[in-house]
Amino acid sequence: MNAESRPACDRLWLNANMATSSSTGRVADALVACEKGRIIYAGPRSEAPSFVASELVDCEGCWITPGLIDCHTHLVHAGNRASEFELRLAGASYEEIARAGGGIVSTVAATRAASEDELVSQALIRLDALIAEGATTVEVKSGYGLSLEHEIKMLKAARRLGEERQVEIVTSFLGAHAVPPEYAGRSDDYIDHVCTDMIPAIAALGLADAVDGFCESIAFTSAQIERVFVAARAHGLPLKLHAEQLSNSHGAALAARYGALSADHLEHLDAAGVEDMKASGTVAVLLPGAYYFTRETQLPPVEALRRVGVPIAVATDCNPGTSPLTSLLLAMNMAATLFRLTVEECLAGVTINAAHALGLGKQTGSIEAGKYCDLAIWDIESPAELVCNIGRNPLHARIWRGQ
Ligand code: DI6
Ligand code: FE
Repeated sequence: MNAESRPACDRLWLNANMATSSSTGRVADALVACEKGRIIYAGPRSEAPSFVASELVDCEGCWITPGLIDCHTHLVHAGNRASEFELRLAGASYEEIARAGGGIVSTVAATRAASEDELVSQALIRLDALIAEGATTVEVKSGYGLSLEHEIKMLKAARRLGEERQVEIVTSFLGAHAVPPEYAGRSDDYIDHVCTDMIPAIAALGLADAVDGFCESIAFTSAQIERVFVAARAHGLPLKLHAEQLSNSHGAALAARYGALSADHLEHLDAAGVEDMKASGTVAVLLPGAYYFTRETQLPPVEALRRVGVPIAVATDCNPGTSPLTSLLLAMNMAATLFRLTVEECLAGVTINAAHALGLGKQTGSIEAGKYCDLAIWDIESPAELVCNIGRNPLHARIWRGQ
């Protein structure tokens, strides 16, 4: 082939092994070519066109995976709850602390008191920890403001994270996270406020990519969450839900009925809920950090999800109260050790299935031609090392949009 007929690319990675999170699975002696931020070829070097590359990267036998995706975080918040952790060590339960005015509400007070700049700088510390382990897409929820002013402040802070760092930030409006103190005993009135004032204003500002809620005995009933879903849908916003974390409130069934992208936590999910999720294509987002940190003993129904074929994602749930975790590698290790996910399931959980949980399955989450060139390159001998090791970060390079 002469040079004119050879395809051009900005960058080319070769001499790598690849775990694609797509139907091609694992590829030895792989080559990835990127043009204008997108993958134009990913596969065996032997089958690749002979590219004219502006830059060539020798991976020296490293493994390439898709850039990691944390599809459930509460990264933006102020303060910390280490004192509550000590109370729990002395025997108090998460629910007792929440009912006594601690828990989410204490982070609400700290978050309301913080400026947008302070929220950004505190969240960047957590975001940088995720990025250092190869994260290229991170979801960030609001839900510690619980008033229009402070929810907007949180979502603006979240959007700014994506300007401060080379990472895709996806936001979820979580106004229905807890009843704020000024609405104590009036949760229906607060839900009215969420539906009639907050969702329309936040949708108009374009600050939320999805709407989330907390369907739980200590938060909102499924009837209240349904009203939030109706309002979100009226504004064209995709849905997510914290469901079945502490009890079976049938939130997953509701999420499925409304075609939600994901239902998250799911320790108390029943067989009917699994079937409903399968039918609607709702992703099951497992959060082993919260399971671990709260010393939950009810395991999510992994075998049933697997048997029926519900896609499973894994995320950190990074939050100050129940999962102060900023490591997707550790989340994968916990998903394997505590929930018995396989290595392949863990990897799919923080790549392609996490992308689906955010509605981004066509753009990112796997190494395939046409998708964004979001990659993590690891100095490992096999992908199992990413899941097996605790506390060691083998990231060699992280590529976001080809850079
Ligand atoms: N479920 C959780 O695990 C977090 N939020 C939620 O809906 C806990 C949030 C907190 O305790 O601050
Ligand atoms: Fe959460």
